[in-house]
Amino acid sequence: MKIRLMFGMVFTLVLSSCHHYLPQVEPKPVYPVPNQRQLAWHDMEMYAFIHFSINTFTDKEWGYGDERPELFNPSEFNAEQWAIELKNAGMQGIILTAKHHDGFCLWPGKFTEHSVKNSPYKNGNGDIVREVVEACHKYNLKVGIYLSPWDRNHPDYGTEAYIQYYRNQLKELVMEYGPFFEIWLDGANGGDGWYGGRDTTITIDGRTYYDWPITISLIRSLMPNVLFFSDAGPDIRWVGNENGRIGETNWNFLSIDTLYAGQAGINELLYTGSEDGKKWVGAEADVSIRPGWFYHPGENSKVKSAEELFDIYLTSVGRGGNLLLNIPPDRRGLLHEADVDQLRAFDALLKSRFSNNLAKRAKMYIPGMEKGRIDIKTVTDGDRSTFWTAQEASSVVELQLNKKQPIHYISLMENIALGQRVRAFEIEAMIDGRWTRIGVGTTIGHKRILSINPVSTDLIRIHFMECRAPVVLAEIGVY
Ligand code: FUL
Repeated sequence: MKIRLMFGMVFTLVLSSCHHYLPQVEPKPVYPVPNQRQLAWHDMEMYAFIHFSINTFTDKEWGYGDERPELFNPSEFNAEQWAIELKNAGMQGIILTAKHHDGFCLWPGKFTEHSVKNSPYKNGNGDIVREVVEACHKYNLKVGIYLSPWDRNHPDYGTEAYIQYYRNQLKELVMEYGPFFEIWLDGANGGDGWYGGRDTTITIDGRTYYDWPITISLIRSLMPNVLFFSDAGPDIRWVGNENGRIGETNWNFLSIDTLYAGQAGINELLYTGSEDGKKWVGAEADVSIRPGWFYHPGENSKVKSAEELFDIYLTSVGRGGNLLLNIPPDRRGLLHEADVDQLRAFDALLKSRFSNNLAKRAKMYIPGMEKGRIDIKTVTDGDRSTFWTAQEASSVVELQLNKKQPIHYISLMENIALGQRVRAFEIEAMIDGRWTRIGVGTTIGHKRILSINPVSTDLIRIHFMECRAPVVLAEIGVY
């Protein structure tokens, strides 16, 4: 029996062992919890990274900063092609490299000449950022921006004047092209470069040089809903690698005031987060569909296959973080056929493997309780605000499926609005009259997907063995 109250909470009435109905009380949050912007971000799960710039035309990964803007000349640029393909592949947004380390800008801003305005593209009247933003709006994708802090073109890099320039650029982007859901602050900083002809090596102190708190509060005052990504957060963290893998144990917590982008020795911490961290900082796994971040004709045969992308999905979204998948457009300014083919196949794989949630037709109950006592809809309706919560820090639920059938994946979601709770869980299935362990996991968070060595069963038991507080289970998927 379920009572939906005016404010939308669901209280499931459960039968206690002594056969009385006990109202399940609304659990209290266990801190830290995500803010509303972070919650909306977790729900995105998957979005695209676009590395497109002067490097696309020079076949480089890191431009030195002395490239002539004349080199930037896409022949068939079409941001709508990007948006259509990415949307169809399930991407919820696009983060575009408005400026990479070489300093070339994809928008005709007023603070530099090193931009599309001095390129042959549309005779200097083009604006890639504008076209991408408009295509995103048209196809209902969120927009994010990458503005490289390291600038190998700018003569003032390394001085206070450059910080002013960087802030001006960010402000200009925000005012002219925002809102953005995310601003991506790259951790690669300082080194050799052209630097306006100085042709030298500049080292900066990553801890102090950019004075991020000032920049972040400046931008937030203009665009309150934006999330900042960096090694250090404050809103979203890097995962310490660029191959799409988040730790199997993934806490969404960090004590961020002790971190900064580029700090040595923090990759392991970023991989797992820390259970005793004081702030909510979700994990975002960035990875490219090709070996490089930018398009290189020589890599057309090295595009990751749909199966590889699916594995990456399992080690990123399937471990409670978000996947930022880079698909670099080619010299025409289009997503290349080789990438598009794999994107479409990846989408088809996701749909075929996760379309039929067997839990929807299952009966859920606590062992000893009448089968079907817990309303299965509360954990299969795709709505986080309806959930099942246990009474104790260790608890067990069972799912009686409507018939014996093969199982390949089990997906669990906590209602992270109330905090991340589960430390360890185990899944068993009844096989030939015996409970057999088919999966184990540590954290769950937004989502945890376990690949199961295929088994045939009609009865599944989930044991939440260790939790910071009783589990608040938002969704169960059995596929
Ligand atoms: C790195 C950069 O150096 C790469 O070129 C790329 O942009 C990647 C996403 O981040 O730090």
